[in-house]
Amino acid sequence: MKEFLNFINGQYVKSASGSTFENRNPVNGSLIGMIHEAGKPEVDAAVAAAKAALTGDWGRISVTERCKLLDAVALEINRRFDDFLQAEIADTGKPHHLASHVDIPRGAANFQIFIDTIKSASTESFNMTTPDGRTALSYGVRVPRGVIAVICPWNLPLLLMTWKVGPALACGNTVVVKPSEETPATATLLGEVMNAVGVPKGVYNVVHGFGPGSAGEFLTRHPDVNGITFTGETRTGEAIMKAAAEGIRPVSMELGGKNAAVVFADCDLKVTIDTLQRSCFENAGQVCLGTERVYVERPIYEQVVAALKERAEAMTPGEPFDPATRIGPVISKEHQVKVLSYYQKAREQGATVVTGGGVPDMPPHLKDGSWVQPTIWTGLPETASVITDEIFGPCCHISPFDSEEEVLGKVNANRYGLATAIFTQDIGRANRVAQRIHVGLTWINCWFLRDLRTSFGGSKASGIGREGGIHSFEFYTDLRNVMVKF
Ligand code: NAD
Ligand code: 6OD
Repeated sequence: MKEFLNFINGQYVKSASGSTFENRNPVNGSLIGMIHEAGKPEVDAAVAAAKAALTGDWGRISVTERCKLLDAVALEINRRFDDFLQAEIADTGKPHHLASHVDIPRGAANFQIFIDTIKSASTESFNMTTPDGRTALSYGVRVPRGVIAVICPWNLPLLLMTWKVGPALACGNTVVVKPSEETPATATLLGEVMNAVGVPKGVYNVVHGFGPGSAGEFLTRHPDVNGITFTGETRTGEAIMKAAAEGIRPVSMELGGKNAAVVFADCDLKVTIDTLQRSCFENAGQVCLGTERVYVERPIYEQVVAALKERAEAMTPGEPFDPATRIGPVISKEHQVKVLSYYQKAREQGATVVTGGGVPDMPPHLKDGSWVQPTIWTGLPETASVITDEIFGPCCHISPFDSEEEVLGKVNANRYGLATAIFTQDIGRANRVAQRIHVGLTWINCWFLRDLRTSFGGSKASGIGREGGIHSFEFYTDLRNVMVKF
């Protein structure tokens, strides 16, 4: 039986209390192994190790040496590509083509991009003349914040974890990672990589468990944690912000979304449908940036509904390593129940179910997996819960619109503000509309195209702060000013 241990001060440790919980494969419900839950003693030990490491070798080495180590981490992830791939696929059930093209390569790239960024980062400096005619030179210095708690979701486990660990370590911090209870494997495996390349003990730590009353809460409430970076649900973000208030610890929050796509009649229809197929259904709709509301200009409304229906029906569910598979299961039975409850609500609220709406018919050996059908609805008012709430499943509602003002009103009338995708060949209109949508990220004629130097994050209930390139340094460093008079 496989065991997922905590990784503390460079060593794999069991739960002292003996508390373990199951890790199940969402493809067929089979048991992958047992996860050792970190209690307060393990969390205390992980934070103590991270704190001690700040003043050890890690705190003394130059930026160049630090970058060499992180470069070695990236190379070692790539050398062990298949181990990471197998681990991520077992935990999530996502198709091989997705994990091998997105999750694992980005896991390594997230170290490389922040090496490049830190090496070329500069700070401000100002010269001024003092009242007595001399000169005062001010300059900024960026220092690590200290021990960073990294709390992660399950949808892109390695990618989203290293998106935080990469910049945190590049800036000289140490980390204690709490992966999702659903996806413990790749964070655990990364401990082996850290040891193999010689990252000092205590710099990277992993504690397993749940949120309230478990590792997540113990970690975020720990007084020696100097900053908390979180990706997950908005509701959880609120709980973590309350924990962070004690001790006035800074937070970075990447939260939920209810993202819209706006399709104008002059769009390139092939590009639009290809992109919507991905943004609505890829990763079984479990992408925070994914589209769950599609607004289509009336002249091409029926055409888009028909074309997207065809694409939804082409999302063949199946096993991750079957080349015919286009969509995997959702992460767990619990999440399957949540997604299906929205499918039920849509029917109750009077939706036309264009396609899907239930569980696909799977062969006997996959029946116990957490499968849901890609689903499209039409005909609901903007107040319907499948249009207002984040579902985080492979589904969308499609509505027609007649004017820019109308669609802007609808897109912005939502508490979330993470991402939008706009499709039109009128570049003036695309930019005009993009600048009036209340979100952190807008794509025009594309989706999830990433340049890791750019800012990433959400507005309104979708988050606080920006990550990516130099923007990550706002959170992972403390900016100090030095003024010298001469
Ligand atoms: P979640 O909020 O349920 O859990 C995320 C993590 O928080 C898990 O590790 C969990 O154990 C931990 N946690 C839960 N309660 C806690 C508490 N009180 N204190 C400390 N830790 C706690 O989210 P999820 O279901 O894992 O992920 C899906 C959600 O994440 C969706 O809402 C999605 O939109 C969001 N998400 C956002 C982004 C983004 O960049 N904005 C990216 C990916 C996912
Ligand atoms: O690509 C990224 O850096 C990123 N943060 C993606 C988030 C996806 C959400 O599910």
